[in-house]
Amino acid sequence: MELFDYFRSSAAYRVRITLNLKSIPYTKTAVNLLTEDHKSAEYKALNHQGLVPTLKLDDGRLITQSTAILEYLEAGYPDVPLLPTDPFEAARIRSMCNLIACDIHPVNNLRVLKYLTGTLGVTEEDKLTWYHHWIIEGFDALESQIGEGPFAAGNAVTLADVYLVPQVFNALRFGLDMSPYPKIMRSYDDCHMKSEFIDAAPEAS
Ligand SMILES: N[C@@H](CCC(=O)N[C@@H](CS)C(=O)NCC(=O)O)C(=O)O
Repeated sequence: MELFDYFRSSAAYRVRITLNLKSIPYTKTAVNLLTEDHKSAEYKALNHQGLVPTLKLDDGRLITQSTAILEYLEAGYPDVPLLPTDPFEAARIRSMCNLIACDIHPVNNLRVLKYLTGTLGVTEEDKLTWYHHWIIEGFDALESQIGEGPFAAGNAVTLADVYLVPQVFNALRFGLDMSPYPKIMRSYDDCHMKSEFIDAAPEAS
């Protein structure tokens, strides 16, 4: 498989973690968001939205949208499951994933921040306030959904951790005070003891 990837993209980071957890071999092709490689006609032929990640399967078929990619990997590579079989438990984990993927990430990604500072003329300081606001709103709710651990949904690594770790990485990168979130940080730190997470991290990419 070939992952079209940007090291700091949290959506691509989710896919790197999952490929590692499921021991699926893959190569990475860098799509540099800072030099706007993702807006090139060549890349948009692969991903019509011009976003990372895109996963190219060994037979050449393409999957876009990280959640669709993760669902494909979960269904196709079930030996290392990232969702439990119990429907309620699976829904509980998906709630945490969606809190991040649907309610935090979309309002804080690069093109939204660029629209704020570029088109709308928002200051860098107000951009940071915006960024922190949406993470705080999401993390306040997420913190109360996490139990005693060690991982976000209990004893095993699940998709909740796959979504949580990149979002915490972003929060730290943008200087958010994480002291109100001891359970989120505990899950993040426990995941970072595992090689699959260490190898997927932006600093290793
Ligand atoms: N919902 C999409 C979001 C993808 C997305 O927003 N990717 C970001 C990087 S994390 C991106 O390509 N941003 C480019 C831009 O905003 O211009 C997914 O989960 O794959």
